[in-house]
Amino acid sequence: MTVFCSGFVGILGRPNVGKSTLLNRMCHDKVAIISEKPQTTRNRILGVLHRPGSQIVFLDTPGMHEEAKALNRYMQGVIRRVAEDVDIIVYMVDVTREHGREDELALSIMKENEDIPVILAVNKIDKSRGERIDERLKLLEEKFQFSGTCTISALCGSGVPELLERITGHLQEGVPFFPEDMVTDQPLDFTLSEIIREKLFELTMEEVPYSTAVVVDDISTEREEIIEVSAIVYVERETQKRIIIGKGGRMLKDVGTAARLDMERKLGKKVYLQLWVKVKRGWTDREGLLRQLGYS
Ligand SMILES: Nc1nc2c(ncn2[C@@H]2O[C@H](COP(=O)(O)OP(=O)(O)OP(=O)(O)O)[C@@H](O)[C@H]2O)c(=O)[nH]1
Ligand SMILES: [Mg+2]
Repeated sequence: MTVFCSGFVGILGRPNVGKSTLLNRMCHDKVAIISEKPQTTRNRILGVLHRPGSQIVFLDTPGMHEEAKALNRYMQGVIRRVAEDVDIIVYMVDVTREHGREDELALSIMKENEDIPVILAVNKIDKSRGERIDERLKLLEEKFQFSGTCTISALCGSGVPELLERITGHLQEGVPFFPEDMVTDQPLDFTLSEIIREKLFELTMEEVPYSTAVVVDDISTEREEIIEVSAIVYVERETQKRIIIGKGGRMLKDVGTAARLDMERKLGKKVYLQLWVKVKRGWTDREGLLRQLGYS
């Protein structure tokens, strides 16, 4: 009799290394939002890979960083809880950037949970030379006892099958945690709010994307042919509200159109999206407001 194997795999690493890109590739679906800017992911994002004889539950995390605002502390808490709770960790680094303090922080968290096997995934090899990749592997292997190493391109897919095989090798006999048609545990309002946040990360600059939170406050499915969605974009200051609305409402319209098209692709239905912008002064550093905005 063949045994069924399953397990939880945490994806950890500093911001912008490609964790969410890897999650989406592993699950064959766009479960997590992605952007060129660091600190895009703020929550634990779950994605399931169903294969004959096994199920792997991936947990994508925010990038490891040191800022001290309440929102950043919340994100660091998410990372710690995932790092303590999973069966296997995939630790990702970006070979195009130097090893730094945030990598050291990641290594120290993994050292605190020394019974969890860690597989090193050196990412973005499509943008690097072989010797640079070898140097990074050598440096990291001197710092930490990895259970396996892989060099990958989460964007292009090279090395990902090998990483999957390494992960599978660490799975234990177990039950499937999710039914076969389930790729994520996200409620629809969260998925839709993240799509809007992704467009804000794409289209706004400097501190603005970091000062935004999105809450979907109404989803109406009464009409068969169209889903009506209403969402509020919260910002920290009046000036940011003006930027997000833009001249003649241009920016908000662009964010809304891009988000609506993605929602329609995801839901396979027409979407009518209404966006509102409101100020919640200094919300990123106020615990009570964070909870109201879903970061709890
Ligand atoms: N060239 C190249 N770019 C990549 C690769 N993987 C990810 N990227 C790009 O790197 C950027 C960051 O990717 P994300 O997946 O959002 O990174 P992340 O680690 O989830 O970032 P945070 O959520 O901010 O921690 C995006 O522009 C991706 O397209 C890769 O293998 N090669
Ligand atoms: Mg991410």
